[in-house]
Amino acid sequence: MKTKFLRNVLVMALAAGSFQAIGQFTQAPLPYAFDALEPHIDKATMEIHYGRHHKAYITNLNAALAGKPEEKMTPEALVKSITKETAPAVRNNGGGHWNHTFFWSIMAPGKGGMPSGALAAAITKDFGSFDEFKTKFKAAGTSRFGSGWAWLIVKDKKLMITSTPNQDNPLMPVADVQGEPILAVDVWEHAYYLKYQNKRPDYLDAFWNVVNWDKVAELYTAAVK
Ligand code: MN3
Repeated sequence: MKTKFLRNVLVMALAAGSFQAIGQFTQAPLPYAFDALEPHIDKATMEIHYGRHHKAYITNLNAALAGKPEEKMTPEALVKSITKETAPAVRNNGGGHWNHTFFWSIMAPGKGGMPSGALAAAITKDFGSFDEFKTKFKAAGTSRFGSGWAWLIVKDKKLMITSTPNQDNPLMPVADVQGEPILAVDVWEHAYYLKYQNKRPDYLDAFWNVVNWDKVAELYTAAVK
């Protein structure tokens, strides 16, 4: 009787859309409105990217790990545990969940501009100049064939640019270059196609207008401690 009641509550809640995902891994609210990054990243792209793509990674991750001890891990611990033997559903959806949560956090409306302080000094030291850094980061995004990500990471207290295929990230032991991510850009077509179509370089140029350098600086400080 009680079980049936609980099941009905769950069915009603699902019908009302009050659950974003059922299971251990959940989707945090987007830290700004869907249209907040306009005109650089359009509202429809954000609605679909956050509401369908990111959500699907979480739903699929929960399904892949249902009843397994890994479902109790944090998303970060999970991606740090990925090996070549990990099931593709866990690697892809676990990475997809962590990567998108991170991506939303390093963007914000009314941001862009230039980094300052210790981060700005490190960018100049490790890349020559901010412009040189931007050129190299953009190149990492444009040259990633197919779907993937470009990253700015801290490795051995130095900044490095790298890229990963699919939903891999530099926290994964399977990544070619491992390190602590402090900035990322999603170069899957779903991240830009509605507005930019085949012009990935234009999307990457527009991305600079929404980078939250305060957040990136905070991550840098934590990574070099
Ligand atoms: Mn994406």
